[in-house]
Amino acid sequence: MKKIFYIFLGTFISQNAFANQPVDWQLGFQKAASESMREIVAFHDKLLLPIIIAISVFVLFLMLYACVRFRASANPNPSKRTHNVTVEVLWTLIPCLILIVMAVPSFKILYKQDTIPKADLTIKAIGYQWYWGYEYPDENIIFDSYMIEEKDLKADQPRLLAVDNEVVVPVDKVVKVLITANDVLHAWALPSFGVKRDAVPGRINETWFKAEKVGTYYGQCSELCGIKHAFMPITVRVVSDEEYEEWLSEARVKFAKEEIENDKLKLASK
Ligand SMILES: [Cu+2]
Repeated sequence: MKKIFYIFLGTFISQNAFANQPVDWQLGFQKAASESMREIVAFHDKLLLPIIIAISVFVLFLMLYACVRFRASANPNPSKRTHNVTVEVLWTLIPCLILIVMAVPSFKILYKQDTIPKADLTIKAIGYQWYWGYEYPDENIIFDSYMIEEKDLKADQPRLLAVDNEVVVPVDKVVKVLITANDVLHAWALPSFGVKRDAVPGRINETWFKAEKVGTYYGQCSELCGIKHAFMPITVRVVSDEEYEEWLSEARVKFAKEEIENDKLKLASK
């Protein structure tokens, strides 16, 4: 009972307090931070949920009605009827109509996500067993992003979600994400942005997001990829334009692609 109470409590708290990461006893989605996710949440809350509740209540009512109305003591001679054309037509047509009502807005959202607007910047996410590597192809930046072990966490860093090198992107800009993998299937997923794409070795998938609020957003690999699947989180820090420029100038030095590759070559030749 106590557990159920916490689940309900968690639902309400999660709506207000933490925007960007899962919370204890959370039910439902994380708070949306992009238009795409807002549409997904609205689709779920305003259309799917009412339909689910209506169907559940209707079926429950039918079951209770049948139990009471047709119980053996009240109905000693059961009906021998095997067909009823009207009922059969209705229970085929009504679910079809419900599916069409759901499909139209669902496809609209899906196709909107699929069309990538003109991108302000491109990042590439590469899944490895078991961490994410990132590239900013236009900036010559390349780095790896590992989960921070529990013992090394700082006070504001969430367990199993914080990483050493975060992806940094500017707020209100279209970010195109190229997603691939180096070994097995992974999936790059960020709930608050409504983004989830498989990372497939030898193939590049694309998606995009436009973060509307400054903040740190957490996601996880969402394709079972092996023993440490649970330990390759995704952290995206959304910052103002100025902060992004600042980060870029530091990152160009810290994560310079040629230098890293030269170092690797030197190591290999030794
Ligand atoms: Cu993975």
